[in-house]
Amino acid sequence: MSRQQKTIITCAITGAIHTPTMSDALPYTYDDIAREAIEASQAGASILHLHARNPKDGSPSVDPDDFSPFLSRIKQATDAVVNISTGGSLTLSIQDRIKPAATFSAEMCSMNMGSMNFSFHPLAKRYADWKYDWEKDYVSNSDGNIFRNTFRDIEEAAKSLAPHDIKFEHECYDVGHLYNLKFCMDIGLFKTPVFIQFVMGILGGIGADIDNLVFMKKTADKLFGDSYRWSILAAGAAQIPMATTASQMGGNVRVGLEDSLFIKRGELAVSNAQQVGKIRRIVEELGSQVASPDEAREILDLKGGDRVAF
Ligand code: KMH
Ligand code: ZN
Repeated sequence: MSRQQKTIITCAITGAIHTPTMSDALPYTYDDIAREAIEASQAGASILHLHARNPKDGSPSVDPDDFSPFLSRIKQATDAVVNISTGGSLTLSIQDRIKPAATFSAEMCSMNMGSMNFSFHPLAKRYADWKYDWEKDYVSNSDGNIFRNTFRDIEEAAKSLAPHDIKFEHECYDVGHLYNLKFCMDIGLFKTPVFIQFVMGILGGIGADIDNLVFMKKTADKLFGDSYRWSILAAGAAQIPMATTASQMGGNVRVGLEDSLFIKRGELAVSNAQQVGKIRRIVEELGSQVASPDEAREILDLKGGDRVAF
């Protein structure tokens, strides 16, 4: 595959699946999510990956009413591509999880490409002072939860969202998920170029190291040839180092407090924009340029920010 000229930075602003409110920097009210997203866009993120939370206690929400207050403000203040999560929460059905993306007819949304025991239970031993009641049990029970994304779920989500002409961020947490995507493409579920997010370092999925990244990339080259674009998301302290490596391999990068609360090993980030600014400086220092939102739209063949419903 030819090397892409510009690097797309996605910023995942708040998450909810695996990030309780453990850092004061993590936004969960409407105002804070809007402000963090706008500042991340100003710092160089062309795509904003967004979850919503219950603004009272930060718990995961897929209620469209919890999205609209910040979506409209982000749209007024930026021309960033809005990418709405369909991951939602480990315990919700796919039908509930796709409601926000369908309601707002987003330009992009996530699509998780396989079922797995997406687990973060070791965190429960490391934290003592939880802010809200739901957090400790949600985290410690994640070792028994299956994040359900069956072939039937994926097909249902793809067919329900097809009329909205949404580009999917195919979240692939292991090599097998690339084969799942290939199967789904062969039965006509997704338009090319597909956009693959290599998700590394989640317990239950592939580890975040360079050998594994090369393996993911080689497998994707073999399966998809020129019909895919890719990005990396490495969880935790590997976030910036792995994004740096991926950017040198022609990949795009995702940062944000959803995936890592840190700016470097052992030091909490103060904002999403701080992580965006850091990876942007690295990418530019190493001789590449960062894509604007419109350049990201062109690279990924998106429908355009004027065709959303918010
Ligand atoms: N934070 C990622 C590891 C989704 O939103 O659909 C998982 C994620 C899933 O982004
Ligand atoms: Zn997400």
